[in-house]
Amino acid sequence: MSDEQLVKEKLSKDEQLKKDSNYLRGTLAESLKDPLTGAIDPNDGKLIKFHGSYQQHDRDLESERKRQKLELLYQFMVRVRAPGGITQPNQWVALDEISSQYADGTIKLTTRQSFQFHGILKRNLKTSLKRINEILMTTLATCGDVNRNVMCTPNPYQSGVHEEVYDFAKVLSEHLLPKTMAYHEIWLDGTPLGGTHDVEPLYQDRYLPRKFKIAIAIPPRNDIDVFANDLGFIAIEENGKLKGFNVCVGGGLGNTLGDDSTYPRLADVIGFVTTDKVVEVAETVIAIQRDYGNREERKNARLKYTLDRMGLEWFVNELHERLGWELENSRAYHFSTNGDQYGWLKGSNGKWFYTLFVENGRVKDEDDYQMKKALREVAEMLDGDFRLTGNQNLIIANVLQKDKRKIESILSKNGVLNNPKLTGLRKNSMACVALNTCGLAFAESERYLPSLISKMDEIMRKNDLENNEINIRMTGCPNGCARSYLGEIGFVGRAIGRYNLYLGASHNGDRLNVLYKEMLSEEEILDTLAPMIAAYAREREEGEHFGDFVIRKGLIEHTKRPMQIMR
Ligand code: SRM
Ligand code: SF4
Repeated sequence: MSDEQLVKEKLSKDEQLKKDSNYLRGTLAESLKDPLTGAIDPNDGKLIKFHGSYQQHDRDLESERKRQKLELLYQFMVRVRAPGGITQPNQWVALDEISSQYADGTIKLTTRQSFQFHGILKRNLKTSLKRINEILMTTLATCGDVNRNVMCTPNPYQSGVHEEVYDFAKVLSEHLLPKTMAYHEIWLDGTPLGGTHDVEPLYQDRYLPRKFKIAIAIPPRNDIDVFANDLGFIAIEENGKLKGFNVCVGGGLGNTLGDDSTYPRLADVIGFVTTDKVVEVAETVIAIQRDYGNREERKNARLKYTLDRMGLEWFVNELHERLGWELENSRAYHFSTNGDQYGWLKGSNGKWFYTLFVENGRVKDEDDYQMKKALREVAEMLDGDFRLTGNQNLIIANVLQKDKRKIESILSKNGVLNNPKLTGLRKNSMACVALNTCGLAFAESERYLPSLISKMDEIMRKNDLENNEINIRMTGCPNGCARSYLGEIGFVGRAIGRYNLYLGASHNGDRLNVLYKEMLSEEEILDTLAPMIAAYAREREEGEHFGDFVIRKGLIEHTKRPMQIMR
C-alpha cells in the first residue's frame, strides 16, 4: 500500500507506525541501549508489545518520584506464551528463577493461560527474554495486533480427546505467529536481516487492525470463556472421538466508558468444521478481519465491530467464498460452568490432576503462605506437567499415584494446600492486575478483591451460603481483563474506591451481565448485595444460580443482545 493511500484512508497513527516499522523493528535495538533513561522511545513502546512486553511504571511511586523531580520508575511487564496453558517442570523452575533474578519476585498466571513477569528493568529485559527462549518458550506475539496465546480447556479428566484438542491449540498458536525475524535479531542476537528477507503472508506489513484472540473449549467445561474470544472453537466429541469443532466468531469484552460505539459482545456460533480444516478456517477468519477491520479508529477495530458493521451474514458468506466450501450446521453441545473444579481428579489416562487455587493468579511467597517455594519444590520432583487454567489457577498435572501424598505434603507444609475453608465465592473469584502496574487502571482490583470477598463472605455465611458457587469478577477499568462482564457479580473500577456493579451473567459463560449501579463505595456494595443475597437464600429454586435468580426476580433485565446461533 502506498503512503498516499494511507493518507487517503485516514489511517490511525498506529497503522502508519506498523507500516514504517520495518516488520516490527522500529528503533527498538537503539532504545534498549540508551543508558540515559529507563524508558524506551514512545513509538518503540508500541512496537515492543508485539515482542511480548509493555513499558510500565510503578504507579504507587508516581507522585513521590514526580515530587522529587525524578524520572518515573520505568519497568517492563513481560508475557510468556503457553498454548493451552501447558508448561513443563523444567520450564517452571527457569521461570521461577527469572522472576527472582530480574522481576519483582512473583509469577502472575493470567486469565489467558500465560505467564507474566512485572517490574523488569530495561537493562535486564534482553537477558530475561533470552532466558525465556532458552527454555523453548517465547514472548513473541503475546501482545500487539496479532493472534495471542491460544487457550484450551486444561483438564482432561472427563475427556479422552484433550490431548488431541490441545494439539490444535499448539498448532494454531505456532502457525499464526508473525514470521518477522525482528524478534530473533533484537532479543536473541540473530544475524540482522534488516527486514529485506521478511515476508508476512498473513499479517502483511501492517499486521492486524487490533489484537486477536482464539480459544478452544471442551464441553461441558467452558473454563476458558470461549465466547469472549474473536474466534472460538467448541470441541464436538462423539463416542469418545473428536469429530470437529463448532466455530464461533466476534467475542470481545473491552469497552470505553461513555462511548456507546464500544461494548462487550459474545461470539456467535456460525457452524461446524471437521478437524482437518481448523487451521484453514482460523487463517481465513483472520484474513477477513485483516482486510475489513477498522484501521481508522482503534476503539472500533476488533472483529466484533467488523461483524456488526458488515453483518454476520455477510461475514459467513465472505468466509465461505474465500474457503471455497461451507461450514456444516453447528452440532449440539452443553456447557455446565466456566469455573474450575478444585482438588484431585483422575484423568482418563489414569493419572492424577490437582487444581490449586491461586488467588488472582499471583504466585508469591508471603509469611506462612509460600506458594512460589512450594511449586518450585513440586516442579523439581514432578514427573508430569503444569497447566494454567483460564481462571488464573494452576493444575499440577499427570501425577503418578505414588507421588500424590508427596505433593500434598509439599503444598501443606508451605501453607498452600487448598484450604478447606475456601468459600464458594472466593473459589470462583477473579481479579485483573490493575494497580500498581497497569497503566489503564482507575481502581484497585487484584490487591482489593480478596478483602472485599472476606466481607461478602460474612453476608454469605449469615445466609448459610458459604459454599454456594457464585462467580465474581473484578477489573480496575472497563477493559474486562478478568472477564468482569461474564461474572454473575461483576465489578468494574471507575475511580479509587468506586466500582460499577454488574449482575446477571450465566454460570457457564454464555450470557453477559448488565450494569446495575454505578460508582459504589465498599459500604454501598455491601448494602446493595446483602438483601439480594438474603433473598437468594430464601427464594432460589433448586440448583438455580445467582445470575439466573436476579433475572428471574426482575432485579435486572436480561442482556439486550443474546448470543446468536446462526447455523
Ligand atoms: Fe488485558 C490491556 C492485563 C486478559 C482486554 N490487559 C491490558 C494491559 C496490557 C494494559 C495496557 O494496555 O496497558 C494489562 C496489563 C496489566 C499488567 O500490569 O499486567 C492487561 N489482560 C491482562 C491480564 C494479565 C489480566 C490478568 O490479570 O490476568 C490478562 C492477560 C492475558 C494473556 O495472557 O494474554 C488479560 N484482557 C484480557 C482479557 C480476557 C481474555 O482475553 O479472556 C480481556 C477481555 C477480552 C477482550 O479481549 O475483549 C482483555 N486488555 C483488554 C483490553 C480491551 C481490549 C478491547 O478490545 O477494548 C485492553 C486495552 C487495549 O487493548 O487497548 C487490555
Ligand atoms: Fe488494567 Fe483494566 Fe485490564 Fe485491569 S481491566 S488489567 S485495570 S487494562
